[in-house]
Amino acid sequence: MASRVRTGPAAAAKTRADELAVLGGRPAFAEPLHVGRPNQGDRTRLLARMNELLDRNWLTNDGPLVVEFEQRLARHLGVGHVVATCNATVGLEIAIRALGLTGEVIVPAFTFVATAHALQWQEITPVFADVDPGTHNVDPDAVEALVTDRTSAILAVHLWGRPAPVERLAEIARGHDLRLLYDAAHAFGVSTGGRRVGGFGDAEVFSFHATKVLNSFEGGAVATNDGELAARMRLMRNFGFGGVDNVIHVGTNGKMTEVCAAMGLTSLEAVEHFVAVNETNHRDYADAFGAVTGVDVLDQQAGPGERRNFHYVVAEVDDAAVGLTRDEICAVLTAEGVLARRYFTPGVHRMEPYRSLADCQRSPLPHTEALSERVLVLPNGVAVGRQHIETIARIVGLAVGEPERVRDAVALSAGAS
Ligand code: T4K
Repeated sequence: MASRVRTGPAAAAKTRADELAVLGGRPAFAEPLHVGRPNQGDRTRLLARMNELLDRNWLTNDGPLVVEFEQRLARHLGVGHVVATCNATVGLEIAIRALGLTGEVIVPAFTFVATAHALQWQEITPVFADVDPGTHNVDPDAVEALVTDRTSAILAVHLWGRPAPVERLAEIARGHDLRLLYDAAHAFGVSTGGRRVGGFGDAEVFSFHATKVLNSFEGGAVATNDGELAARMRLMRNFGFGGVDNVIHVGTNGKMTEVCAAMGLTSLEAVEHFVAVNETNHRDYADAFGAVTGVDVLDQQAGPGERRNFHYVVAEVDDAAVGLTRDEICAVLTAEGVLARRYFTPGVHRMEPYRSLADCQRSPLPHTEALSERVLVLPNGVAVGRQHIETIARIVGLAVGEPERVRDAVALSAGAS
């Protein structure tokens, strides 16, 4: 059982704008509150597993904990095969190569850079499609408009753990004979249409990085119902070894270690608790920010047959309504010790090498551009509780009440640093 104790720092209540740190007051949080503070499961179970693996003296290379983790993940996800990897980026690279992708692959630009890098690393061109401004997921019409005779696949993302439009994307992939791969880095524990994410498309790739809802320190996994694909990925994950001294395929080193599997198994046992805490926090954020005009928390409430993991609390700042930009609000929070993150700013299409590659940018991306100016991700997870959330909303509310003073103070501190 995971600890139910909230481990985050205590917060100081603020009632007047003068008390804002950016205006000279003391920071609300003496110890910073992070986005992505790792959730930890039962430490006794973790340490017992670590002792066992050390006693066995089998530390990596398809050890028993990795095998158990893969089997338990496959059962949990309801898929035929799970191939655990050292992280999701290498998981994506292996899946892309094992699926034989070439030429161009259509991806959203509003994502973490690893989604595009996993393609570009293999000299496949990521072609950026715009997203739906309501869901932040890739817009299927934008995807379809970008298909050419060089397109080999769609690589969609279940951003913030909100399922991508899986039915429409499957139709487009079928209609144009494309492969369909999902970056499910954010989406462990998520369902749509009564089916768990993990079983859609040709394969789906999860991240178990320390900052994710389920973590294995570093780690990832590719889930698929295609047995041949899984077998190929297993070979590729281990240098292409088909047996001792017998290399039968090109490969890399994408193996998960036993210590990571120990953490992954321990997290898996606690993941329902993590999701429940996230959901409560999400509701508390929505309530607390209900009173702050112009700062909206992205709705993650799920309909019938849907499940969310509520891991990312995503606020959108309407600067015209608020009188402050997202970056100014981020600076106000940072001064208070609330290390909110501007995911994903800038959009991947504005990062190198993509911004210098005309082939990646075939169409304008107005929604991606707008979102990358508006979005602010707020701390969540077991380190965060109601009092933190109310303090965060109060800080933003106080700042929004004095936009001119706050803007000047932020500009002054930016100039000074
Ligand atoms: N696709 C998508 C859509 C992704 O979002 C990601 C990763 C990937 C693919 C690739 O997955 P992996 O190959 O990583 O498995 C973080 C994570 O490093 C990255 O995994 C994640 N997405 C991305 C959204 O966020 P940064 O550079 O923002 O991480 P960092 O180190 O600043 O950590 C965030 C905060 O978490 C820090 O303020 C401190 C806190 N933290 C972090 C770590 C590692 C802790 O308190 N303890 C820790 O151990 O990228």
